[in-house]
Amino acid sequence: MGNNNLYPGTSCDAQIKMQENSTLHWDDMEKTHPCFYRTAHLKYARMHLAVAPKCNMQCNYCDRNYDCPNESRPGVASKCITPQEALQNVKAACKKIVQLNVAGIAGPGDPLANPKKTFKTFELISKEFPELKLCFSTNGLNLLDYLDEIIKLNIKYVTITINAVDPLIGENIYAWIKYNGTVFRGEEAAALLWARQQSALQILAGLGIIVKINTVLIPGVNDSHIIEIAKEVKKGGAALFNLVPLIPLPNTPFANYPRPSLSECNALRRECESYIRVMYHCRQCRADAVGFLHKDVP
Ligand code: CLF
Ligand code: SF4
Repeated sequence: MGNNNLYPGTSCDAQIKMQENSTLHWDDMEKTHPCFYRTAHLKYARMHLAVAPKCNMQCNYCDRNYDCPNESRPGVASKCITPQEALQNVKAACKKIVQLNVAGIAGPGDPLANPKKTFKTFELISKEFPELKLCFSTNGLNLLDYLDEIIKLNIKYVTITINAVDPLIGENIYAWIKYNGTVFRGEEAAALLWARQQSALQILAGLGIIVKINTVLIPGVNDSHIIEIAKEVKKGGAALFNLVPLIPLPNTPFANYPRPSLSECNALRRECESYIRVMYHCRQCRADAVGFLHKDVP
């Protein structure tokens, strides 16, 4: 695309779409998404489809082997389902919950480490329920590889978890990442991850996709780095910043770290508000959660 190629490496489809969307107004779209707009979570429901078991990296706070049906946290699902089962579950949920307006994929692993299942699920749902908003949450490592699928399926909501924008901090959070068949560790892994997250964020925002950033607050590791993350992601085009407290899990390197209190989180959230719109109502939900954010629908 010669000099018009604003984002080298981006497909033609993506570039054309970015230009079309340059005048899109996010605020109007967000008001009915329960996570992206605070008052919407009392009126509208979301459904998570646990079709993505694998992950392409290892965060030091994550353990997906341990499941308890009473436990509500990311990475937990009673069982993983197929795209066809996901469609059946959406059909059943739509009958039960008239306020359901979002179908999301949030694990239990990473949706883009399971791209066939993720995009097949979205394809089946968008054919049968075109009115549902499609949404997914990813570590962002593989986002650049799936821009065309995201555009084709008209996915308008993406969450990227970004826990550090400085590789010297990130190296303490990620044990390893696997990209293109190669395993990276330490500072190199954290630098590669942030580089890919940053590019993906800029491109998605340019496409008119609403990007939320989730950041896990890890005391003593990234707590003094949160404002820098908020500033950087705002610069990249993020619409919303969601700071969530670490859930220290047994058998993880952060098992003995303290869980930040609500007041600690809120103090930092308020500081971040000087730079970016901040989410206060996240429930750190399960990968198979169904219903309102404040109330599951069994
Ligand atoms: Fe799910 Fe996430 Fe979409 Fe919401 S959750 S994929 S943006 S539909 Fe929402 Fe749950 Fe918090 Fe996530 S309350 S953990 S922010
Ligand atoms: Fe777990 Fe998500 Fe980290 Fe993967 S990216 S290790 S699923 S928290």
